[in-house]
Amino acid sequence: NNIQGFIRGIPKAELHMHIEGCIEPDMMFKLAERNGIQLRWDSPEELRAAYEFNDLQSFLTLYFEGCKVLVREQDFYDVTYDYLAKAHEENVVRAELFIGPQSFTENGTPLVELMDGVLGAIRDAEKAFGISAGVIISTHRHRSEADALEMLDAIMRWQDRILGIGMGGAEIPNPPSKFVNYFRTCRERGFRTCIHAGEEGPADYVRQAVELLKVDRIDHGNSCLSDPELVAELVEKQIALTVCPVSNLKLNVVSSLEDHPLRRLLDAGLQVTVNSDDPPYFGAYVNENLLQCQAALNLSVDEIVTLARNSIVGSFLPSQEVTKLT
Ligand code: ES4
Ligand code: ZN
Repeated sequence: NNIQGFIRGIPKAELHMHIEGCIEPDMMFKLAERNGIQLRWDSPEELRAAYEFNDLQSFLTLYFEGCKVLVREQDFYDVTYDYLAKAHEENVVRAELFIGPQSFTENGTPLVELMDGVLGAIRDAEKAFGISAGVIISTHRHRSEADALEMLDAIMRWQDRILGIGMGGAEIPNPPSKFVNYFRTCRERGFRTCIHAGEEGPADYVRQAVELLKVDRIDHGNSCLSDPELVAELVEKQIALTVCPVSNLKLNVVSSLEDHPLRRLLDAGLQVTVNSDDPPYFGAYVNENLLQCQAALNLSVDEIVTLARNSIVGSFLPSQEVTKLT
């Protein structure tokens, strides 16, 4: 009906999507064959049927296994370009894409192949679709701070073409406090920063991200609601939350979308955005996330407008670009 068309049509930004989490099953088989890799599923249908998760860790295990098919520059190009084409169809006008290079460099892929593939696809998609896009380098919190600092040094030659630095991986037991030196170094080198926090972790992890790491954005952030003083601080600092509702449902962070904290986050005055995280794994790109939330929480047109506007305002675009898009 009407609101569904409105959701699809409204210009929006996607701020929380992992390139290596956006390999459609058909693409997974194509890349495996191209690189001579034997998958443990017999068909794309069988692979898709394996997308059943108990929690973040059970997802991450399958996701890191899937990463093995991304080897050469062309592989990174193809996955990035296909996502941007799909995003453009969904009226995403701005896309800020995570990639976690440690998954690939540890298997022997040179960083230059990864970066040339991703940045080449972004350049070509910007030209072909008029979409605006960029990459955020996401390091792994289940690895050491020294590993993260090593990756930071390695990506410096692309500093001018990197939007910022993020962090993902197993949230518990890897609190933000483990990475104080790393995030200070990122900031000193002029990078914007964000970190996954408050997905499975407690409000205190979100607090650490804001107060110890001084990040510009929180990826997820759901659990902040249990700490009203923290909520006030997030509102005051206008720190955007990149919430991923269907991801939360599929990883049992929430038991149903009806129970999702999205509306409570909005009602608290937080700068909430809706995002897809790893769309093929969770079966929903960004519009499907918005559609399912609208249905489950009876979101109004005004609330959809707020979510879309928050996504543009919360992006790492320069402020004059934000003004043009809002
Ligand atoms: C994640 Cl490293 C990574 N990639 C994709 N999704 C994630 N969620 C938490 N960490
Ligand atoms: Zn994520």
